[in-house]
Amino acid sequence: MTKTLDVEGMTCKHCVMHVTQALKELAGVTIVQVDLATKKAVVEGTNLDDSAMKAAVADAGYEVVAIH
Ligand SMILES: [Cu+2]
Repeated sequence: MTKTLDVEGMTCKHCVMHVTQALKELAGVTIVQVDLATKKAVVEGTNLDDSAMKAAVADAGYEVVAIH
């Protein structure tokens, strides 16, 4: 499955790295593609948990405002 997260608070490549790393550490996640310009994180994997992804991004210092 693939989910797209709208992420607020990213301002540079380092933010992208932090968000990418936070999401990659979650169970079931296989691919994470974060785009700074569109503020979107595309996550591929199995059994992706919305609240776990939100929490991981929040722990990294950013905010998930929507999940599609
Ligand atoms: Cu940054």
